Amino acid sequence: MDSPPVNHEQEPRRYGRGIFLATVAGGLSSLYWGKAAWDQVTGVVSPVAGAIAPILPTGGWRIYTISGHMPVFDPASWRLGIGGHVGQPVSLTYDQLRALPKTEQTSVFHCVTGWTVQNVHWGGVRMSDVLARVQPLPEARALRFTSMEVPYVDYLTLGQAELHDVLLAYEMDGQPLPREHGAPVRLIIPEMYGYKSVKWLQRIDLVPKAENGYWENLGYDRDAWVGRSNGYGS
Ligand SMILES: Nc1nc2c(c(=O)[nH]1)N[C@H]1C(S)=C(S)[C@@H](COP(=O)(O)O)O[C@H]1N2
Ligand SMILES: [Mo]
Repeated sequence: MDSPPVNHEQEPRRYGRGIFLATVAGGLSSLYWGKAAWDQVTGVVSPVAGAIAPILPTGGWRIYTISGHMPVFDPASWRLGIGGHVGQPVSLTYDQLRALPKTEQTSVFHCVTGWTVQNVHWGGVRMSDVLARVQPLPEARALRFTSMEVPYVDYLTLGQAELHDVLLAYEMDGQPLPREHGAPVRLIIPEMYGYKSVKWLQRIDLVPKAENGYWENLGYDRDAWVGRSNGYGS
């Protein structure tokens, strides 16, 4: 079957080019400026960014939000709640998350709109390790991932979530996950298009069945396998 790709008028919203470049410049220059650089990301475009951005590599990333602003990670108040149909619900602080057995992997990241970033080095916790810890009840067949960016949610089936390279990633390329990429922690499922990889996670709930996530309500496939969903492949 040879169906065309989905209608990309419903394309994930990306940051305006100017703001995106400010983000990149902010990331690199935060070595020198500290937190002040980040404060510019959500607001105005730094004049400095405009001047130096053309010589900076972007690494191929596009920064997406559905709301136009990025949630703020406050280590004092942030928790990752994992509950729903489980025997052992938990509410993890950032330190507790990082104290779980850590794994690292290098994988490819694909957005359904056609861009790809090779060789992303992630550090985090295997979803399967977390599942073993919270003990899903028999009726739990899927996971709902909820972002701090309301109303972004998405789902995986239990089988999908147990794939060995599905991570809760809190490091990217050897650094704490940057704010624009979903700090403090995002989902990573390299086999699927990027809209499944919910940024700015705050909750994971075990539920009886997968439902539509944010982009799926707008026509994208629930099973977002790279190369064989959303009209790509057969
Ligand atoms: N909360 C939230 N998570 C999100 C998105 C978003 O807009 N908001 N966009 C998704 C899409 S479509 C993609 S391709 C990736 C992009 O990741 P990046 O913004 O780190 O490049 O994030 C995914 N996770
Ligand atoms: Mo995407």
